[in-house]
Amino acid sequence: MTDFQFTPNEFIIPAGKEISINSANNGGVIHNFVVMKFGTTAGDTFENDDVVNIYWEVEILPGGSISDTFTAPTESGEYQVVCRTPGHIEAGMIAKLIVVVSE
Ligand SMILES: [Cu+2]
Repeated sequence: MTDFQFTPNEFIIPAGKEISINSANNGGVIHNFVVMKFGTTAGDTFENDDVVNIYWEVEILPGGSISDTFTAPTESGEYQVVCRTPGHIEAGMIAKLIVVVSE
């Protein structure tokens, strides 16, 4: 993550599997990796009523990095990823998580 984008901005993961995420914030402000629930988006700006639609999230301080895991959703399809820090969606911090059913 940088100010203000995700690189890459598209991720393909297998449904229902444990996913390892390694991410660094190379920007100068706090960023978040927020996966929205299937069928929901945060819209033009992240509001309090978007919080219930969060599937998984992690926050990274400027200059920091994380290694974490989460369980991929079981439903295949496209999920929105955003940074929920105020103003960051507007600045372009949106990405795509694509969940695929593996054989
Ligand atoms: Cu951000």
